[in-house]
Amino acid sequence: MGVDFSRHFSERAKELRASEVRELLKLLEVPDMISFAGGFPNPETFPAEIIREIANDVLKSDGAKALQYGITEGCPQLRESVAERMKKKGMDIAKDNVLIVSGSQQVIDLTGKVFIDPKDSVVISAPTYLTALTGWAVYQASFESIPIDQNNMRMDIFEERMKKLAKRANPPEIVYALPNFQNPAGVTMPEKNRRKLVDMASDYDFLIIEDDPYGELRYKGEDIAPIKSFDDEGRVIYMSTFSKILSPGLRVGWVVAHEDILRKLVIAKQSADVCTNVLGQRIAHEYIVRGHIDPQIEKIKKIYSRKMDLMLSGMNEFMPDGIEWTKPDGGMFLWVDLPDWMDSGELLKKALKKRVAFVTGKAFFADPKDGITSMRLNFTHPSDSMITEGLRRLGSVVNQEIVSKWDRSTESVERKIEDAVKGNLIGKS
Ligand code: PMP
Ligand code: G9A
Repeated sequence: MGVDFSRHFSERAKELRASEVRELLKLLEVPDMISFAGGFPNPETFPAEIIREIANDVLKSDGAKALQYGITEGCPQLRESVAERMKKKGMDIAKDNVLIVSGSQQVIDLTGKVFIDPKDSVVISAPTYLTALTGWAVYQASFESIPIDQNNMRMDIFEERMKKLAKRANPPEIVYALPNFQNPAGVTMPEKNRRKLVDMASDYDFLIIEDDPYGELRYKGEDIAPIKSFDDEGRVIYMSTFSKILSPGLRVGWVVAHEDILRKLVIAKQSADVCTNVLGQRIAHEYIVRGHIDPQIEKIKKIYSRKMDLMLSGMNEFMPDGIEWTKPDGGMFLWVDLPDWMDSGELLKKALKKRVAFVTGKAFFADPKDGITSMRLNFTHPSDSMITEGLRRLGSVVNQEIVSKWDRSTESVERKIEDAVKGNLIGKS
């Protein structure tokens, strides 16, 4: 007889919800599948040869340290080189404000441990990064969703909501912001809204978690300073990563925060993973100090900007009228709004049969009723020819949905006419 393990799981484990992106990842193995699903960098951008050279040098000159446990805060050299880069972005910080983490995803977990008690509310944009939702749900957070527009979080709605929530016994203490080319919608927060958020943090006594994995990937317009650069009180916890500008397989990211906050995060990290992969940190550090990182970012931007243009023109070519999508200035994603009767979950089933994948909009909302008629498309991972072919397939599935709906409604009109005619005839006889 099989063992029923459910009674052994914790209350917390009952809140675990799988990431749709992680689940769809398995589809990449299916032959001929074109995936617009995962937010994956294009492997064409990985500087494997330079990394091989650096790894060789590090192991030769300092193998004993590079292969040993490291300190939890991170390799001092990397903390320093990251601090230098962050200062150039306008942050008034030092090395001691930087904690190296095992991918910025770890910050979701560590901040959950450090800040979230069951039923605490976290303010999020709607839609938002899905693995922040699943990550904080583990800590039994509840979510206050603020809709977005082309300027990212709707600040007017946010302000209204905060006024109301401030009257509650347990007002939100954390606001999660994705200011640059937001995952999933690709939209960016203007500078004035960033400043406003910091001012409101002070007025309402909340902290801001600023998640910025895509800030370096701008293909159009001018850079906007991070929220953290406007922060005089240490209320902003900034996080970013080498995943999108070097390699996600290295699993190296960083946090910039006030020392008191950092200390708590470090203690939480001690029992999470002891320390981040030391060899990976040493590679990332050498990559910066040997001057490779900025040319690498330029190279990535050139490739992704071409892919984004290809994506936008493919959308124009293959999507029928009545479908809308965002026009990002950078990042990795487009957000698509389908007609209000079209369920993207049903669409995905049909799309997968045609060997094309995307992530359904629903995955990015805390409220399961939201996002049903939307989807997220990644444009960085597929090759150029796959982008065009994938959109041709997706466009035909969407068109087919519209035609079937039209057929169904025509059929029902015809049936009504038929019934009316029959009724008349019967009436006359
Ligand atoms: N935050 C956001 C918004 C992301 O999109 C991602 C990765 N897709 C992460 C955090 C985590 O990235 P990593 O752990 O690779 O640094
Ligand atoms: O594979 C992951 O979980 C990282 C990508 C995240 C995303 O697609 O949003």
